[in-house]
Order: sequence, then C-alpha cells, then structure tokens
Amino acid sequence: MSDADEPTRYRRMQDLPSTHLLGSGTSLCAGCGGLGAFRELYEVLGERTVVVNAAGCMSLLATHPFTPFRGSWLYSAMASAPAGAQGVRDALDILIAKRRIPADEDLDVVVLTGDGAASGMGLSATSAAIDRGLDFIYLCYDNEGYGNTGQQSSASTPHGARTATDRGPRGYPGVKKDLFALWVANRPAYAATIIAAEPVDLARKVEKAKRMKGPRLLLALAPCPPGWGFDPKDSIEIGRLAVRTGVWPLLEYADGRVVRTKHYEPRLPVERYLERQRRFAHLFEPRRDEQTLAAIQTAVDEACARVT
Ligand SMILES: Cc1ncc(C[n+]2csc(CCOP(=O)(O)OP(=O)(O)O)c2C)c(N)n1
Ligand code: SF4
Repeated sequence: MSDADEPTRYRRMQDLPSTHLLGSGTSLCAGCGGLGAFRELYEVLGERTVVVNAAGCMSLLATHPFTPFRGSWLYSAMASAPAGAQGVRDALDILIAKRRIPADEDLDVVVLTGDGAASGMGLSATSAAIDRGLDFIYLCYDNEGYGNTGQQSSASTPHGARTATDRGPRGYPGVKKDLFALWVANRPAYAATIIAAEPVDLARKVEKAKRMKGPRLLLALAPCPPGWGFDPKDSIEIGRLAVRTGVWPLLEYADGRVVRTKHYEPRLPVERYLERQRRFAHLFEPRRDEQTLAAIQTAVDEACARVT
C-alpha cells in the first residue's frame, strides 16, 4: 500500500481539529478563501512548520512585531519562495546532521504563495525545486489574479472574467493556466486540488502530504470577495458551487495517476457559479453573452471528462 492509499484519520467534520492554531485579528479581508484554506491546512500540519511566504495578500498575516503563527514565518520576494524553502530545508538538515537539533524535532517547510507568483514569475524557481526533489509542501491559494495589488489578471485568471486590467465586454481573453497539470508533468511526490469549503477532503489531503517526502503541491481555489465581487458571507457557498459545477474538481495525484476525490453528480450548470460574482456580470447583462457562456461550459465539461 502506498502512502496515498493509507487510511486517514479525517472521515467526518467531527474528526477535524479544533485547536485554532492560527491567531485571529489579521488585516486580510473578511471571507478570504485563501486564508480559510491556509487556516485549515495549518490545523492539520501543526505548529512544527516553517512558512516561506511569497509577497502577496498573505504577507499581511504577520506585521512586525505581531504574528498569528505558532512557528516560524519567512517573507520572500514574489519569485523566490521555493529558493527560500531550499535554504530553510538545507539549514534544518545541517542542524540535524550536526546533532544541534534531534531528528524528531524536524520541521515541515511550507511555501505559501498566490497564483500570480506561482503561475508566473515564481514558476521557474518552483520547477527547479521539483527537479531537485526538494522536500517541501507548496500551498498556492489561487484567487485567480494579483489580489494584493487590486486583482489585475494573472496567468491563472479564468476565461471571460473581468479584472482590473480586463475591463472590456468579453473580460479576460486568455485561458486559466493549469498549474496542477504543470506540477503533475514534473512528477512530484504528491499533488492535490483543495478548497476551504470542503474541509474534510482538504484535511485528508494535507495529512497525506504531511507523511510524504519530496515536492508536494496543495492547490487551493481561493474565493476572493473584493476581487471576484461577492459578499464575504457567501465565500463558502461560492467555493461549494465551484466544486459542484465542476469548475474546481477535487483531484489527487500520487503514484503516477490522477484521481477525483469527490464526485457531485449530476454537476450543476456552470452559470450557477458565474452568476453569483460581479466579475462575470457582463456575461448576463445587459444581454447574455451566449458564446462566452457556452465556451466556459464546454471547457469545464471537457476538463471533467478527462478525470474519473
Ligand atoms: C517583482 C515584484 N513585482 C511586483 C510586486 C508587487 N506585488 C506585491 S504582491 C503582488 C501580487 C501578487 O499576486 P499573487 O501572487 O497572485 O498573490 P495575491 O496578491 O493574490 O495574494 C504584486 C504584484 C512585487 N512585490 N515584486
Ligand atoms: S484580496 Fe482576496 S485573496 Fe487577498 S486578502 Fe482579500 S479576499 Fe483574500
């Protein structure tokens, strides 16, 4: 049995930790889906964790002299969090080899990054870290834009979404870069898509990632109230709709194959997700953009058909 097939301790909501490891009172937005995913991940990983944080919204978590982390946090430039993680990993390995710290006091090294850095300027550093087999967890919270600087489009912005840089009647003309597929093509130890709105699925994947070694991706869709245009109280509902429409399939890669970890059948029409966000309002008013709506639905159908 491989590590990915081993049973996990998280089967139901009641099994989830309630330790509240991450301190409250950050200056992030209410309803931030990225913070929700990170908070849930931190509960499962525990405080023996070093977080290497690429510049982005989550940089606002720790503002000197305050920190919500129980463990260490290192701030890095946008492109270089994997290089920072390499330095931390090397330092830990040297300290253990010199018996300055016992092996059982080792720490998990976690990169925390937005999609702008992950799928754009940080991609080559990430690819090189995977090539080197770096022993780290890479959490990308994907808010589908450069959130911290006002939701400009990133390479991860979905087709048709309006952003600060795509104000025209058709929204973003490109297609969302598939970071999960890019990682899988590099044959990491583990890769999974997660979302705060599915906390049991998330906890199971974090637990599996924790017991493995090597490069491990956890890619969280991060509903973003100001960037996507919805009320913060609807963040979990928007996340659930992303999964139930197939916009955000919950996937897992291990041992050379990709599987779907949660099925909702029949899938809801993708419009149920789009119509709840101001960034897609131009697809419905003043008249329906049938062409773009059909293109988005077809792309989702095709992506869902590729995974079982
Ligand atoms: C090289 C460089 N260019 C621009 C910036 C300004 N900047 C800081 S955060 C940020 C947005 C990062 O976007 P993303 O990685 O998606 O994270 P998010 O802000 O969405 O959390 C930018 C452009 C920077 N810090 N470094
Ligand atoms: S802009 Fe979006 S991603 Fe950034 S803190 Fe606010 S809700 Fe979170």
